[in-house]
Amino acid sequence: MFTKIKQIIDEGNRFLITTHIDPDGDAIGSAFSLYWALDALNKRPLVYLKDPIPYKYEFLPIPPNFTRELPTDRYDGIFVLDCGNLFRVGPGHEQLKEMGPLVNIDHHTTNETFGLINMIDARACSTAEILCALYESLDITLSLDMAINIYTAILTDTGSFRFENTNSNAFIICDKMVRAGVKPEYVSRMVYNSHPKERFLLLGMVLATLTTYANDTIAMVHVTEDMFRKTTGTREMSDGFVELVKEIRGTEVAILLREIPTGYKVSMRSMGSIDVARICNLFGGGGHKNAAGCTIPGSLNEADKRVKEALGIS
Ligand SMILES: [Mn+2]
Repeated sequence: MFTKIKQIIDEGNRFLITTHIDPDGDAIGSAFSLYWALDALNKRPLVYLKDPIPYKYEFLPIPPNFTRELPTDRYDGIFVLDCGNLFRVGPGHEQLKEMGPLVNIDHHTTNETFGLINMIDARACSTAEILCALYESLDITLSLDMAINIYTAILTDTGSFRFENTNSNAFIICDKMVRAGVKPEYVSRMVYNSHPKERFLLLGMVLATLTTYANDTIAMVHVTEDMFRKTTGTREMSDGFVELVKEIRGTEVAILLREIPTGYKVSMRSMGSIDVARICNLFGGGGHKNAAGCTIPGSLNEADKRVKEALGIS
């Protein structure tokens, strides 16, 4: 199953590992675990990430060979992980093809098979699951550095074993990782319950904007550039705010408007049969029935007005 990938690893020495912009736990955990796996084989891997590591993944063992500058060297293999298309790697992605054979490892159904070698398994819960099978076929001894990255990747990509992609392998692999020394309490605390103070200062300002409509079934908040400045909070610190607003009792649709240079980015979450992707589609956005997003150009007032019109409230 991994014959070609094994050959590239066996015959090569210098490898580049990369993943998508705005990296999630699977992207980072997969990339870092592959680093430690290749390191265990006495190879010379380098991890390239366009974006900074989100604060909630800073506890993961960061490989000593890590860069945020797009490399320009030649490599014996370039691993592109968890990316449905090469564009997801970010600016400069077209250069990667010139730098060595591309190995595309992913679990998205929509994968565009852009690699020289494509290892796509849409039944896998995460990219980390596919990598685990690769490590086994390469007979790599599992280290704690590998295990904590793999565990984090699967925990986050399955939404803590709640999403539909949660399969039996998710549990089998995580069981192995716990046996290898991973502490589930520690990982979940670091990922979900340990935030910088600035996040809470920002949350205070955002919750002060809460407005509800339609008998308190629609809840809307917004966050502006000015709030980020005042609290010195970063964009990622507003992640999860819309889910929090959805927890207000009686809420069926939760909306967060976040200021961006050209206007407002809208995140919507809904309960049950309410389709917010349909509403976001009206503004050229999309997503899933219960979680969708779009961008509305212009001022806060305009964004607010147009969202309310689309939802039939005023
Ligand atoms: Mn993934």
